[in-house]
Amino acid sequence: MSASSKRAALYTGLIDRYRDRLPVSDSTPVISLCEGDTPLIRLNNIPRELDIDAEIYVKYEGLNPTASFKDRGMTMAVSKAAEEGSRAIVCASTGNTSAAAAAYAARAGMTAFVLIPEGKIAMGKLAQAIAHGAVVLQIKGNFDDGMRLVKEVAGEAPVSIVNSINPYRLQGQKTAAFEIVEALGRAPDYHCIPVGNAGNISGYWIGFSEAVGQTTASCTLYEGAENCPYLLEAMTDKRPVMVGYQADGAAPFLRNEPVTSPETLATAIRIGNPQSWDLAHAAVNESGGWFDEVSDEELLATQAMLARREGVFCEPASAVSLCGTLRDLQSGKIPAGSLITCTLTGHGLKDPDIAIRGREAVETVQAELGAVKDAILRNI
Ligand code: AN7
Repeated sequence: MSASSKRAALYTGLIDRYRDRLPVSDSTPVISLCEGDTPLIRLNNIPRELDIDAEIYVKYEGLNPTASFKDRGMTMAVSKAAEEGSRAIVCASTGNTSAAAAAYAARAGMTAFVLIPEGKIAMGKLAQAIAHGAVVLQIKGNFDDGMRLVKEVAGEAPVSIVNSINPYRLQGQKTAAFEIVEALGRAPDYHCIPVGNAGNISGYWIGFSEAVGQTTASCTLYEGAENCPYLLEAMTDKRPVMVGYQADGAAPFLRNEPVTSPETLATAIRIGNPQSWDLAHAAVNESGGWFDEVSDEELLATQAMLARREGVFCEPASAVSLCGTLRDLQSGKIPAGSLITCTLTGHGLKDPDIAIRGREAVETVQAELGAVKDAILRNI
């Protein structure tokens, strides 16, 4: 095999992979970090230990280049911004969007301006935004304040918004649903997902719908979604029930109205006024699904269980999907025997403080064989 034909087999990111299902043309400059193509991992130990009869897979989006699902939307948003001649992008963020925006802006040679809530973003995400050279504006307010300011400032300064109100973001994010359908050879019975600003659940619903050759109210990119030019032949014949889970201190979909002071340790989803409100409702209603909430204590317990029992380390907000799924399986709301996929939106290393909080898991011993051997025998 020649070097060039070997290179042709390289995975080069989701725009190249799904080019015929995305609003790009040959003249779109593709700004990619080889995002997408993430593993779908079957849970082996947790269902057995909890005596749950279901096939549960986690879509481990923490293995994207900036360690969250945001890269899927960001490759599209930044490529389209580049196509339109933008030199700067802006977003409000609870952390992961800012990390992705910073990295893709670096790749594109643009400036990223990121508005983050003061003191409320996880350390790993702040480190990423700084490392990639974003202009970080810490605001004395929460994500919802930042979102309002971003919408206002975009009318006053030459910057492209790359939050998920940018419809290209959802186009990129829909590709996760394609990957799930391809990996399973069908759609799952249930797809369970954490909900914050509600872009991702909307993106998945577009993806699952297009995979059966249908459009949805969630697709707002074209006037008359039924005329979506990117509908190709069906990949499968049915769509999953969509279930959106939130943290109970930041659960506007459960309250059915915005929450003015959202609070949760899962800072990624500390959002009270979701921008994709109608689209997320469309996803849940069209699929016959529901929203539910879990407490911080429950979501942290699920995060720890997943790390300890399955070897999969996700951030607190991500654990919300599996947390709610396990509870709904145990209550019978999700029937036994179901095939379920849960999105794990971000990597556990994003938020190391939470992972080691309250744990006395580190023992200091002398640098001697006897001491190490004793410690092993004591813990085995
Ligand atoms: C790990 O980074 O909104 O419902 O500004 O980081 O699509 O908002 C993050 C959201 C779930 C919720 N899990 O997704 C941001 C931001 C993680 C996240 C969500 C986020 P959406």
